Amino acid sequence: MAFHPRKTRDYGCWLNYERLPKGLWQRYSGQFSTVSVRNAGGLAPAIEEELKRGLEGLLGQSPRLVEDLEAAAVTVCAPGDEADTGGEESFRLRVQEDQGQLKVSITSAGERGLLYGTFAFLRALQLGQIAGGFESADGPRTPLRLLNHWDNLDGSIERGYAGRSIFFQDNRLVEDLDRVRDYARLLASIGINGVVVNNVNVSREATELIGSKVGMVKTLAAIFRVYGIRLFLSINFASPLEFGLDTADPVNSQVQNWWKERAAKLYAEIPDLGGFLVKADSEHRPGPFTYGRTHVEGANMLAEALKPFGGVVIWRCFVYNCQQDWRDTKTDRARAAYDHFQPLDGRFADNAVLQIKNGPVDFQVREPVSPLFGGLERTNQILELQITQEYTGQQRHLCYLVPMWKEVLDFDTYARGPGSTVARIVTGSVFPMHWSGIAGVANVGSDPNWTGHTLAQANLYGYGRLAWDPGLPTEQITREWVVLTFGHEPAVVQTVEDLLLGSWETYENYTVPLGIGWMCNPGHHFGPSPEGYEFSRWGTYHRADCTAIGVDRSVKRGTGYAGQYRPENARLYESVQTCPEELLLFFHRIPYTHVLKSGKTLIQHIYDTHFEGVEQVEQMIEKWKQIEEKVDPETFAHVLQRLEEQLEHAREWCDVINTYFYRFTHIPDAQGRKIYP
Ligand code: GCW
Repeated sequence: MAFHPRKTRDYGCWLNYERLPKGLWQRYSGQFSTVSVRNAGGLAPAIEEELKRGLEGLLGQSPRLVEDLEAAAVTVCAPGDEADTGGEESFRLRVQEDQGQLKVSITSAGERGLLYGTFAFLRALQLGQIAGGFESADGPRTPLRLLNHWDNLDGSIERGYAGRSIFFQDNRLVEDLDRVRDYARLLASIGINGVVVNNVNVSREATELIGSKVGMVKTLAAIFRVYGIRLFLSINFASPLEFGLDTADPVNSQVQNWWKERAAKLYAEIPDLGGFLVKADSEHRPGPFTYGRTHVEGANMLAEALKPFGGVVIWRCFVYNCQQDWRDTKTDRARAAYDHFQPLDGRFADNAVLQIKNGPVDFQVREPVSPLFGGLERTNQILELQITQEYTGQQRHLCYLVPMWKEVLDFDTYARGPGSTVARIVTGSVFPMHWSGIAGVANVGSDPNWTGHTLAQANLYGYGRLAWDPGLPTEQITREWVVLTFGHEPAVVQTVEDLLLGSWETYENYTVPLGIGWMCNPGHHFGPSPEGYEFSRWGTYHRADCTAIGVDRSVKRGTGYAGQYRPENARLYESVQTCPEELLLFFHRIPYTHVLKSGKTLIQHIYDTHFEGVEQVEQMIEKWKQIEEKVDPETFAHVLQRLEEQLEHAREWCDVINTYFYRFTHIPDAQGRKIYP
């Protein structure tokens, strides 16, 4: 398949390979003129093409492909030497200098390691790190580094904010499959090795992906395979019913056999299929509960069917009662995932994996970490993050999520004493696991810049880098993305970094305070609506009245949620005095006159942060305008337009939220700013 050149710069994301700035160009000019790739199997064309594109773009000189490893300036070769113990996805990148000539060697025990090493070389080159003596041995810390697409076969995307599906339209594949290849390349460059292509809410049509539409899966799998990425499918637990059986009961032998046969047929077509992702007994999706069975019985039945082929079943823990009565103050949705799954610890099959959302509720701008991390000791598990900005501004607002994800990953569960962080759990270093890793809900679509907001590309990049190595510092990831995307100009680097790094806090400031969540419009989840979910069935209540707000989740007086954590954290969250303030309203019911550590009352804190959030967006616009001359005009205009829209929305949030609380409390703003009566 020929590479499809695109018109806009933003389409290239962090792989534009624009000419290096003069200093670096001079340093590298004339180097890397010959390339030799050996034993890279099916990935050889991708590796060769990448080196050509990269070196041609960065240096203006296209390297020659040569046979002779000894003679080549850049060698990419498997297997490497004994030093390459890291496994087939790891690589070693070494640079030697001999009489002014740099010689680069990329080795790995496997083909994918060579591909990742190639991207790492081109990245290091752009960052100016390549020099004689440079050496890096790197590899992914996690075996599963996945993207979950919530794409429907009709081409719509559930919670998609960047256009239509890049895979499907009108129940067929899109015509422009070159774009899928471009996407696979982007993902491989950040180390993603698995992609679930369809929505976890599986429609009737999508159920056919394991039936009459398997050809579509086969085509997509072949494209991703070129970049070392395996395809996964979301499946409907009740599929057997759709295919003529009268039950989907997981202990029924007919059902079990049906799945085994189905798996065999799928693997005959797609031998490297990764496996299934399942949303069961969640938000009206069918599951084992329908038949009075457990999640263990459901997941293990599918695991058994996939086992002969090396496939895994990924089972989501997003299970809660979505028919709650708001009058019921005993049921606490936050408790649900732990209550359902913790008692099942140790009973899932070796090739079954639980996928756990980062927080106990649902991707709010601020949530505590799910207590299932640390609560499950003998279960394969992966963390689910949401790259698509459902509750965080829908890619119309800038909200860079890497700092949030880092907090999640750095959270200490104390499951095996201090240092038992989520990062160490999902890399399998706290509890032994057959499978571990991270899944992210994708933020891309058919928009020319992939992500709607060009700066939201940083979330995809950052996600991939963290899935590769959850220990990478935010600053490093951010710097990499900015330089690869915008180049080295110091003012641009500084400005874009500032914008990104402050944006999550800014978004939180003008939206929902101190972990309370959910003050958005029901359904589409955009814009403020303080009581949008207050009297609904979704179990997401803040219970504000004229004196206080929040849900008491303590063990002593509340729903007991705080007790789902290990003692160190349970104690911390239990008391108002020790609870981290950014989560205060998640764990406690607090009077508006309560004095926070800052010395401000809760109500004044709400007013202040909201006004401040708006001012911060004003400053973001000013900063962006200052680099107008230094960035591509199209990108400049696009980002400016998004920021201006963000400012308007931030004002709306600020005024609605402040007015809402003012009307309840009649407490005026200490600084006398305008709050609507
Ligand atoms: O965040 C919620 C979304 C739903 C989504 C669900 C889930 C795919 O609002 O659109 O459904 O979570 O994660 O299953």
